Amino acid sequence: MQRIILHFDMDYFFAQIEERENPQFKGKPVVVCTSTPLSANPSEEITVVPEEDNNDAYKRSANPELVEGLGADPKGGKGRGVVSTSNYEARKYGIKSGMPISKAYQLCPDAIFLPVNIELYEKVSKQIMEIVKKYSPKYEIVSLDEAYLDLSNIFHDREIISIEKVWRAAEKIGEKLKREIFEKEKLTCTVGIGPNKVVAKLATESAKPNGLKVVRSEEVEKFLDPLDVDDLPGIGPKTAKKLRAIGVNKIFELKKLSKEKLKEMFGKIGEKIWERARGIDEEPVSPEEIIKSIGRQITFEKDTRDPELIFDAFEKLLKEVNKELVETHFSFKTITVICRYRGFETHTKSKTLEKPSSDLTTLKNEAKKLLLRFLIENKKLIRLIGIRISNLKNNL
Ligand code: DCP
Ligand code: CA
Ligand code: CA
Repeated sequence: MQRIILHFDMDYFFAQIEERENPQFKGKPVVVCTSTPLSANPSEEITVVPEEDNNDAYKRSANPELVEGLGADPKGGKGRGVVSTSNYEARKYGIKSGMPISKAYQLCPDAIFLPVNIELYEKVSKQIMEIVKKYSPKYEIVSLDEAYLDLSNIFHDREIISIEKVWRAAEKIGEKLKREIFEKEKLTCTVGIGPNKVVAKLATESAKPNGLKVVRSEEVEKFLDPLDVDDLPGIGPKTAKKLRAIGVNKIFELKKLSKEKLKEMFGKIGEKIWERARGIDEEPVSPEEIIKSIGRQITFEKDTRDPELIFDAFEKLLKEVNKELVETHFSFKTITVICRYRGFETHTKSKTLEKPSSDLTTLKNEAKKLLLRFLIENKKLIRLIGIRISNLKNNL
């Protein structure tokens, strides 16, 4: 069945809110940084910073003096935080999400460094989602600044008889949504529209910032072909590296590989990659999945291998995760433990249970086993540990 999916994503979200609140920042590079020891955002994805980011500049600036007085260090975290996001002026200097604050400081010492004010961003996010929800009863909030809307009901509008008019109507909805968010919140976003979620999201990416892009069904191939393989959801840095090693850089090159070959190289996800490269994606817009995971992480004040310290901190994280689990009435199937070593090298280990569980003892036992494996397998100092449960199911 043909569908029309709209995806929207707020532009440089945290930093744009800061600009709105402080008009004097407009036109200057603005960097929003996390430096609180505990992640403020429960379902925050862990950013895996590639090894090459662990350069000499970073090692030097692990020296706390360099980052003191930035104003982005509310709890005296001594510059151990990372860049949450930055505005487009700061991006011109090469500043990126996930980068250590100290590195961002070296790239652009004159930037305005601000701490994350998550309460404010969550409030703004809620207000935006209230606007968005009105555009379709079928919506899926992906994160604080991003959602999908299924607009397929346009097909049932009697006045819209040609497919051309359907796409035009969807585009008008996108324009209206952008206008309404801007009028009410004074913030810009980018909208992507396509026949499915994957294409809609890539359309958004291609039109950033403050853009709107419609990719009609018949344009999908032309749109996808020239993109880099790692633009495709499901292709992370590791997969992209393997593909590049065999001379596959762009999606049109990826399409030359058979489904069997991709399965052989990447397992189950290989099949999805084969489909997505052709713009095939049946994934529904599903409101049930608003909460996809529950997670907590902690950055140690000092890199450590002290088991007592590590397990104590871990116990606290587990308690918090469990508390949220109980409050939200979810059960989980997958437990993931995240470990970031000195130098930002980040690894995850997961365990998927046979059946969903909401039992604290199971969570504790399995999670501790995973953590222990990290401690045994790698002798490096640990900078951060985290726990995430996913594959959630509502028990209500
Ligand atoms: N975020 C974060 N840490 C990351 C990535 C993102 O804290 N590693 C936060 C800050 C962002 C917000 O999530 O403002 C949304 O993330 P996006 O990836 O959508 O990035 P931005 O909205 O900042 O920029 P863009 O204009 O590229 O969407
Ligand atoms: Ca965004
Ligand atoms: Ca986003």
